[in-house]
Amino acid sequence: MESAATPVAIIMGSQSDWATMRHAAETLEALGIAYDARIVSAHRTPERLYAFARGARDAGFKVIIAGAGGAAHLPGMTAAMTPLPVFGVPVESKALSGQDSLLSIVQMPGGIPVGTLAIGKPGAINAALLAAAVLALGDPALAKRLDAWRAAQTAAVAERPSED
Ligand code: RP5
Repeated sequence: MESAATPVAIIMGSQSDWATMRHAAETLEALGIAYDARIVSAHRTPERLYAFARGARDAGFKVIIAGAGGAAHLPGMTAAMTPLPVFGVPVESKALSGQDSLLSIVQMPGGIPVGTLAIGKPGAINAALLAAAVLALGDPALAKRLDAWRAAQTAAVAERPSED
């Protein structure tokens, strides 16, 4: 989903990250938030990363969600080149189950923040919800949709477990 005023960029280091990052996209869609999903690799396409990150604010984005796995430098390098809020999603790697991704993203030096989420699908969903919360600060209609989303989530939790 993309429109003229697209507030959220979802970037990821590889096509293989989409299986995780699509959960961020689906959550944004459920909240009626437009996004632009792109493959931007810090290692394989560094010039693309530079162009994207340096131009992100002027392009109209408000929040960036960046997912990467392994030596996951994408969120941090993006944050180094844009003042926009960057939420990092550690993708679960095959070799180290995402521990490498998490540690690569989370321990940023003071001065260049990345809001680091959980490994994998929960992190992708929560990155989208944090992006929504940021955007909702200046968008009362979105704030209502986010409230409704959270209320629906609460209502969907049964009081007792079923046999199914
Ligand atoms: C990282 O390397 C990507 O973010 C991905 O999680 C990981 C593996 O990439 P592929 O080899 O599957 O393209 O840069």
